[in-house]
Amino acid sequence: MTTLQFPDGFLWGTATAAHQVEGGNDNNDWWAWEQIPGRIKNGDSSAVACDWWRGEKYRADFDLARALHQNAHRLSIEWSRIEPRENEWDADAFAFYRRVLTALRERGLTPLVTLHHFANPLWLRARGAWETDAVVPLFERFATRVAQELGDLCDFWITINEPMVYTYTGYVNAKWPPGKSDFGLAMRVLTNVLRGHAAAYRALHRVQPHARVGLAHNMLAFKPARPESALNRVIVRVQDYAYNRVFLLALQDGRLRFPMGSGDVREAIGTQDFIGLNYYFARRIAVDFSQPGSLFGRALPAQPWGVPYDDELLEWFGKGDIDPDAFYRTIKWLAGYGKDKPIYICENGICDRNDELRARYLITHLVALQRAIQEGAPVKGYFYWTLVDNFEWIEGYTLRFGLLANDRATQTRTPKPSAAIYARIARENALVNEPMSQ
Ligand code: IFM
Repeated sequence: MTTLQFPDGFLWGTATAAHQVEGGNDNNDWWAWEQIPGRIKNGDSSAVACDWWRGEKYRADFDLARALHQNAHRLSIEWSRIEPRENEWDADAFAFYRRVLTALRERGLTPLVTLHHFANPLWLRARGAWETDAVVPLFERFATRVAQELGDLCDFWITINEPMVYTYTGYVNAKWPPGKSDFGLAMRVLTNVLRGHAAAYRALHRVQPHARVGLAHNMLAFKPARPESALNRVIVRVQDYAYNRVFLLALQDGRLRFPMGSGDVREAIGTQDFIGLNYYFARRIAVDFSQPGSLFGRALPAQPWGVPYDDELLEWFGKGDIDPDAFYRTIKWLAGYGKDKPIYICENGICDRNDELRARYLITHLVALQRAIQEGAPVKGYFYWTLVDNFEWIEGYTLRFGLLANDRATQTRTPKPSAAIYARIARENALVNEPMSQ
């Protein structure tokens, strides 16, 4: 029997985001986007989602999380609920999040709270959202209010989820709101996101000096399709730099260096108490001179992982290889980048309708993670994406990442077989190499 042990006090959790689970979020730019015919697959809507808001179904979900031996949960606070109109603060919304955070703590689940997970209040959208630097003090004020109202229930924060995904999908490939495609604007947005993060970081620390504050960075592992080609390797390095490192490096030296321009954001220096990593897959890149927009690299179709991919897996992993070793290398790079800063895996997961691959995905990625920890990477927690099948943005309900299935007609949850595997790992705080049963 082999046991791969995780450090004492390791956090085992799952992650969710407000707009994906709450329902009733009709005052943000994602809701507006959903109203445009054809934007969301099957015309799906977040109106009910997993019914956390009206039905308070988070309680039952947290009961299950606890029963599955999780000891942490990452969720987000919906800005458009807390501040439905500019500088108007909603007491009922604060009361709701107090109930949610209290429910977590009562079940022994440490909350990790994200302040911005893709959605913006409509009033902010009308002011240009992250396109103008007016957003910086507005986000700072929001962070201050949240810490003042909820800081007795949480001291572990993520300011902004996946800055690169937010910027790329909204301002380069135009698939997400506001549906623009403009590199110059994308650079401005990313700059304001970094400024907003820095301002929120300081605001949280002003209210709560002991707060732990970070960002959730989405990282893709880029690999050359032809490793023997020097040109292919260079293009991969440039893509890797542009997607994975520009933002992270600016947090160290205060300079955003885009491949096509740069700018100073000195206030960002040193504004991470921990490093949050969202990792899903690797990407094989071929040289393609017809694609200047993606820096002359084209992602190749995925190499299926053991089984032929169904349409759900193809939709998500179509251009990404499931590659636990790349997860290991990404963590090792982050450990070097962050020196001794704690690392949290804030998201990692697979959409898998029939739950055929999820256990294998989990185990192989956790083996890779444990190896990195053994070699000194200071990883302190892992949040599987996601607790319950939920509203997956433009994919609607077609991609199912959850450990719990959700019958949306009755809002009944059913743990999938992989949930028991994850529960066993969390309970043992280890991967134990023997037939797994609960
Ligand atoms: O559902 C999303 C989440 O909101 C951000 N990271 C990736 C997940 C899966 O697509």
